[in-house]
Amino acid sequence: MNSIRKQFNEEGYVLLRNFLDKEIISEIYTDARKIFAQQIKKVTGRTVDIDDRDAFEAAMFEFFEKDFVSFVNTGKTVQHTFSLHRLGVDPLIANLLKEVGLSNPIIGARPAMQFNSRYLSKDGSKHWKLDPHQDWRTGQGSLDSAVIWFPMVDAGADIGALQIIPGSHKAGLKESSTSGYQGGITADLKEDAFVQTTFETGDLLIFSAFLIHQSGNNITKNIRWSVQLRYNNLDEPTFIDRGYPMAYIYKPETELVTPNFPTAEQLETVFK
Ligand SMILES: O=C(O)CCC(=O)C(=O)O
Repeated sequence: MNSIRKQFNEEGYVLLRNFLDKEIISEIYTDARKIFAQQIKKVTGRTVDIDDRDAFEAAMFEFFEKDFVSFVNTGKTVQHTFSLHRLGVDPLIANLLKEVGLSNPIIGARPAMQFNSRYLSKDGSKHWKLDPHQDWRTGQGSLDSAVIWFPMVDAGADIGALQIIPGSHKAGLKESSTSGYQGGITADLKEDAFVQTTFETGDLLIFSAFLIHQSGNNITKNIRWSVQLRYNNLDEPTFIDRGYPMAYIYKPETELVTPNFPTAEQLETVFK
């Protein structure tokens, strides 16, 4: 057994240093900020330099305060970029999944991106960070289901990089207050069981979907930008037996998001 798989099986995770090409991360991060910048201009009237981190993130906070609905939708839109999805199916990732034991990997859920900051939460709510949980409860896929997590900025304890409990993937599925992402494991977990991970851009964490983890505490003024990729193994016997369950439900809005839109004239303009 290779050493990566051995550590994955024993500890439930492997942190790989300098694994991803920084250019690829930069493209995903840039695409996301450009999309936000477009809406920031619409909502605040200001053009922001996406590379001026503090100024750009201050504009993100202003956007959040001024138009929450557009902010949430833009936050969803940045998760649909070609660059992010391309990485999700990159042979580098497929090979890594095989190395940790997913002989026939398949995407478990759409690639996701998070931008964690206490300034992107309503009324001091804790929605910007996730309580202890196991991703398997949300995905319910193969037993060897794996999650990839990496930040797009250098991330240590101060900016709230992920915290994990090594070896917790073998202790079974814990009771939880929810199967979604708000809420978490109800059993008492010892705070000192958590290990704080730290990353430089390019480092990547791969972990079992049963590994207990939580968001770190971002005490900085900056946003912690990160990506999560989730996979199942089509060859895993219980996944086959259970008929390849798909617990993520994507569904359309039942009503028009913009009432009385579009007019026939607007369509004529598009297709003239
Ligand atoms: O990035 C975080 O803070 C939490 C991410 C996480 O736990 C998850 O996506 O399952």
